[in-house]
Amino acid sequence: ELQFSERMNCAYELLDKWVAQGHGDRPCLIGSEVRWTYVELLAQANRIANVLTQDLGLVPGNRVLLRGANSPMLAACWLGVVKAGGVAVGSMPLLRAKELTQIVNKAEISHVLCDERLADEVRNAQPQCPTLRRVVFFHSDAADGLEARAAAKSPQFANVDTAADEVCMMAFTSGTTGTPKGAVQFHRDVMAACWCWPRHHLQATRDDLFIGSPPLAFTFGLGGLLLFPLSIGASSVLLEKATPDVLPAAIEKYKGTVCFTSPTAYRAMSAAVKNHDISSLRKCVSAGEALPAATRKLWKDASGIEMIDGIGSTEMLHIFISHTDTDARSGATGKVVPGYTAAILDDDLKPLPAGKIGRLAIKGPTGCRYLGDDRQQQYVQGGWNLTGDAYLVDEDGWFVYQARTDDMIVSGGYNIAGPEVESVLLAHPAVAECGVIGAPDEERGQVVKAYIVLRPGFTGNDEMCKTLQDYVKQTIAPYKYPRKIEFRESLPRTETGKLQRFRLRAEASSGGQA
Ligand code: 3UK
Repeated sequence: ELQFSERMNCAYELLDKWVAQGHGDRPCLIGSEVRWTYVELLAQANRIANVLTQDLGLVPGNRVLLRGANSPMLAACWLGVVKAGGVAVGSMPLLRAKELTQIVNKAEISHVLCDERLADEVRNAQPQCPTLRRVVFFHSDAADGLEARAAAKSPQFANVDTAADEVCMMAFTSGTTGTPKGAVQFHRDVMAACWCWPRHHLQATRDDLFIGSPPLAFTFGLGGLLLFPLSIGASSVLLEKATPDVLPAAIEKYKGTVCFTSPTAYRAMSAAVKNHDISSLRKCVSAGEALPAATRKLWKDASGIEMIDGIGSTEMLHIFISHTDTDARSGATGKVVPGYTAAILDDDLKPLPAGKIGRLAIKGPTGCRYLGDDRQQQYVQGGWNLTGDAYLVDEDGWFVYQARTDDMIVSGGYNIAGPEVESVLLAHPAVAECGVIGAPDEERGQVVKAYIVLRPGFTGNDEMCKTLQDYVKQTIAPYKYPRKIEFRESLPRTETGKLQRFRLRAEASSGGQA
């Protein structure tokens, strides 16, 4: 049973508890330069909490912006802030001053803990950020840097006694359009996320070593590479760079057992893994985007591992529909995670029968709470969280992804889900990556257009175009075939690995690269 006492600080449950239970000498976080046991991470997080409260004037409820590529130090900062009763607000390393200013002002950030190498954009943002009081840099040799300050403090800290339903973190969505939305989470939400999906679907143990690419500023990464391993007393590798070209070597070097990354990264890695001994791997989690059946198969053939796909969102904190590695159905995202309820609703929020495509709706122990944002009314309606995804559920409870609701293509009166066409194209040996959108068309309203990156050795000419069109026509209903194909060197993606279909749509509308 998922139960919390009224007062609870999630940092205790994730960290102090293990040391109190005699588990302190176990490995905890591994970075390119350090290996910390639970006792060592606790000491560092406590020192940082002391710096925040004693030197920097932090009081409970203050919002602290965290900025850095994944590393044990960034994780220690997250825990230090939460121990001190503050609110940890992640930020994607690539954000520029303009976006940082929006986040700092929206969240009324008072303190920033930032990797020294990312200082410039913070300094550029600072004049436009009236709430910002203190900025301290880590991974720094400076006398007033975080390491020097922390070393001067006690490794003991009495955690602030927070209520289970006090805010402990905020994550800004990787939303593709509009200003960033801040999703707020309580201490109990963090523990609920650690309890529901990991226990039922991941089933890792304290001997597992987690590894992967998503940034801690993205809740997929925060959960997968920090919260979940700590919640079971396991260990995690936090790498600054974990792109598909270096991840297989890192898995071999550290002997990672549980991997978190995006479908595109698994696809990109599947050719390279034969040059590495990745036999330590037991579980591979894919999220952030739909996992095409062809990618599942490619990775299974390359690694022998049946992937665990799962859909989660920043608003819901983590995964709510997922496979297990022993119960997977290719082409589906999985079944609802115990603790959550899922339904497919029509536009009037009435449940649709099995097999009908509608809006995915979720209820459960976590849910969307935007920080002062009118868009709350779009995400939460009638007590349901509407993720913005079109799905169907079959008779056996398997949820099958169609598209983002606003990505559905309407062509000549047909509704076509771009990702379905993408998954067919991805099964063709010539295709490395692809994105399918609706391009404006006088006659049909929209036509299906595919942007394709070919594998090395294949040429994007008329013949290839015809081959791929015929391939789609032979595999799914012919009206879904891409009437237009454009060959590209690469596709536009977010820092979280999502294909930016809106950019492709903008290009298709303006007739050139946006
Ligand atoms: C899409 C998927 C199909 C879907 C996330 C796991 O991606 C995460 O959060 P975001 O807020 O985006 C949420 C949206 O991304 N999506 C994510 N996973 C899948 N679509 N299959 C999937 N497996 O449109 C969803 O609404 O960036 C994922 C854990 C934590 C997360 N924050």
